[in-house]
Amino acid sequence: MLSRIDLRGRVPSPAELRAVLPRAETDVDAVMDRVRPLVEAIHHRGVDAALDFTEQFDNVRPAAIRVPAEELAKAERELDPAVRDALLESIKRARLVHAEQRRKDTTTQVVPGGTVTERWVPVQRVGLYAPGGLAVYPSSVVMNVVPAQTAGVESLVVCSPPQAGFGGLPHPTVLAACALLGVEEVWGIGGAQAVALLAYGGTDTDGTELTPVDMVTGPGNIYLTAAKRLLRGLIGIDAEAGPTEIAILADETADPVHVAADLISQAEHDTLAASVLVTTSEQLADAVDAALVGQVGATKHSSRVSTALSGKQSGCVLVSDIDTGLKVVDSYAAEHLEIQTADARAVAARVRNAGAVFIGAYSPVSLGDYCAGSNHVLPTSGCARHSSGLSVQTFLKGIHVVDYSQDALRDVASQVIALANAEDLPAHGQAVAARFESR
Ligand code: HSO
Ligand code: ZN
Repeated sequence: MLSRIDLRGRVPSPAELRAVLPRAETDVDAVMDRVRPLVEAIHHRGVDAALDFTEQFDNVRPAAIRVPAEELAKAERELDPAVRDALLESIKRARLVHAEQRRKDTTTQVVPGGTVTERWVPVQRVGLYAPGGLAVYPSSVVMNVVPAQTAGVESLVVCSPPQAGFGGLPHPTVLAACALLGVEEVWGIGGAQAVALLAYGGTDTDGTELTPVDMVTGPGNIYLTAAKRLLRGLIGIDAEAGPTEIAILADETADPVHVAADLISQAEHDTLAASVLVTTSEQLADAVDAALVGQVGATKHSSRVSTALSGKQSGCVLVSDIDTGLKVVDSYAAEHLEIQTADARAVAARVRNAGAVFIGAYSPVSLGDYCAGSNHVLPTSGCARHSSGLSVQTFLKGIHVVDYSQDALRDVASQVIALANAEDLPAHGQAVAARFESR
């Protein structure tokens, strides 16, 4: 079922690895020509334009953008008790982990009388996106809201696409998740329209102000990603999310039934999702293929899964040893990486590039998707080579605060003046010299 790439007997160069490894191709620039006029229209016509596009893409025209408070309360009241319980557990675990991420301000005494403090300040107002599409994502509400709240963000709005089947409101489980998290402001809007309205703000149909945000985070489809790319700068963004990915580094000790189940679990998201097995064991690769046949046939979203697994973005890479396997997974830099090998913890400690690493037989990615306490908004498309997943840090900005006394400035004045002159910016030097000249 998975196409095979046999790298046994050699150690491929980094360039070769990048060329040979399967990867989904998403061309965000290709949809830019469609997204640019949409963003422009919302910039100029605000909510009217946003509702026009909503009608066009979501087949529903909600009465207003902002979801009334009583709808949030109602969704929470009517939530299935088992789902309520699960969401509360997910929130509790995420809060535990994220609370530890908050950076402390640091003050460095550079010289006597001269200090630099790095002060971490939360972004003031953020827009958090929970996608709709093939599935509903209350868990993504948790993963966006928890780090923002923990960072101390003062004002946040959750956006999720309105559903024709639910009276033009976002999915009730998304609304219930917002209520459980204490989120009061929810907008029923999705896709590129959501990002544009968040960036520019507007006036709702009943005259309520929809205040623009400073930053937008959360995954979405290619149109939403294009809007993020277009508006970046006016607003801050997290990473540009591509289709989800799982890579599994496994040896002969892995259970093929578990490996197959985990590959399927992420393939379930999207026909473009990538499931990649990297293994030292041809026997395991064969057993996984065999297990996939039965499991894919039995799973609810069988056709989506089988398209994803047979797509060119998925595959099985055979390697001679774990060292080469590590080179492969580092080059791939998966959003999610499972290590199912002997001494998995030691192998995992050597991983350089991954959004999140899942160790051993009992830490599957779907645990991390919902209830590990870790965040599931993670870098895709190889971005784990240089970026991190969503965290408290995403919502904090560092400010350097400089505080020098007269003596401390005098001590370094000649060096500042020398550097200013070397850059042919003598007024810079003069700004220091002026403080020590007699008038
Ligand atoms: N695996 C997805 C997150 C998710 N899975 C949400 C289920 N619900 C991207 O990390
Ligand atoms: Zn998932």
